Amino acid sequence: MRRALVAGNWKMNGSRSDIGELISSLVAELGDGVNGVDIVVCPPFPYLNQVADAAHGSELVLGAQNLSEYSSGAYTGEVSASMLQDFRVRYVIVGHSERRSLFAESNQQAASKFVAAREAGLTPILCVGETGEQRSAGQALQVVADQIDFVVGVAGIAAMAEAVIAYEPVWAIGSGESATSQQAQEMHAHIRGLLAAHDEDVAAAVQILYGGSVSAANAEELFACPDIDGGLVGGASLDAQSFIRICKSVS
Ligand code: G2H
Repeated sequence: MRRALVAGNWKMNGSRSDIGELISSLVAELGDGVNGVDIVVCPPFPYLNQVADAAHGSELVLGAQNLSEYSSGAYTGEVSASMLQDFRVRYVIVGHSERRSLFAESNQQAASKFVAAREAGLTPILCVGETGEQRSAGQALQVVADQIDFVVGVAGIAAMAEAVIAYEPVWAIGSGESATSQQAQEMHAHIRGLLAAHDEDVAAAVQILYGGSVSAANAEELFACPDIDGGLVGGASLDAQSFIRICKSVS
């Protein structure tokens, strides 16, 4: 049986004091853990150490929002996987649609970052998802298949067993309108089927999260779907009470 996972992606939000308040509320309410649920928080880079210290000794796990595909050297502004490891990071988001669309990250870069994360012992959370135009054109299943296949081709199917996949339809991100549970379940089953064509055990084991306007109001219905193993939560993760309710929505 797969464990559930709920990850908060705080994106480029907060200040030292906001983040201090947020993490202390989360530690107070979720620090002893929620049965059967892995809970991850992904602050902006400058606050990783602050959050790591505040969450130390609790069940909350630290994630990062991005990493460099390179291991070290003259890459101004970049942060390597081993640096994240050094700050007690265990998960890292790879290929988020905001990275792909706003910073022109390619499937190749997402795959290289996925490999770099694994080499440093981090668990990548690989984001995939189609745009609204692609969905309207009937291309959603193929777009997501291409994104998954690219990473499987570079990293190998076995690597997927030690990774997390997040299906995030681009049209649902930050819009306040999530995919319906039927739309999400259809895509999650499709992703699991793609992996099963390579290796059924890997497909059965991998955690597949839904992301895109997850809220305290829709989490329970989404997480009840058989192939949805939790969520990657953006906006709603900045509000402690919403995020706590979302984490407790896993049945
Ligand atoms: C999708 C999600 C978090 P939001 O980007 O990764 O954000 O929940 O705000 O749609």
